[in-house]
Amino acid sequence: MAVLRIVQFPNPVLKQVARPVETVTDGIRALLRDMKDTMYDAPGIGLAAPQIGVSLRVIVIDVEWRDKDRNPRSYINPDIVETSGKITFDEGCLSVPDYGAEVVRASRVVVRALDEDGKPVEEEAEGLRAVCFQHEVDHLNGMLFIDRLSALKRGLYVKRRKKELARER
Ligand code: K1U
Ligand code: ZN
Repeated sequence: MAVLRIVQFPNPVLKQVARPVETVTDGIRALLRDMKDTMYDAPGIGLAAPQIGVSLRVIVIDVEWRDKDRNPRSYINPDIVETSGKITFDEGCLSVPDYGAEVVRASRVVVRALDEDGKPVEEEAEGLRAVCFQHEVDHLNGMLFIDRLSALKRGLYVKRRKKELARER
C-alpha cells in the first residue's frame, strides 16, 4: 500500500492540462493502485493523477464506499461525451484545503474511457457520481472547482489561502 502526498492549491501542476496515456502498462496500473490507496486515506470519493503531482489523464472514483463496500473504478483518458440536466452540489476538493462551495453542473453524464486492461468502456452516471466525474475531469484540464465560482468568491478564497501559507512560512 502506498499513500502519496496530495498537492494543494496553488501548486502549478494543478493548472496544467494533463497528457493522455498512450499505453496501459503495469506502471499505469501501479499508479492507479497508489491513487486508490491515497483516495481512501484522504478520505475522498475521487482523485485525479495531477493531485499527486502526475500530469497524466487518469482518475479513480468510488462515491459510495463510506456507506457500502469499497468499489473503486479507474478511468484512463476519460472523456465526457454527453451531458444533460442540472445539479447544484456543495463541493470540496482534496487539493483546496478547508473550503467548500456550491457548484452547478450537469446532473447526468456519459463517459468514455479505457479500463485497467486498456479496453474501451462507456458509462452513464447521475447525481453525485456525475458530479464527481466532472470534478475529476476538470482536474485533468487544469481546472479546480474554485475556478467555477464567481470572481468574488474565488478571490476571497485565494486571499485567505495566501494568508495561511504566509503564516506557515
Ligand atoms: O478530486 C478531489 O479533490 C476529491 C473530491 C471529489 C469530489 C468531492 C465533492 C464533489 C465532487 C467531487 C473529494 O473527495 S473531497 C472529500 C469528499 O467529498 C468526501 C470525503 C469523504 C466522504 C464523503 C465525501
Ligand atoms: Zn478536487
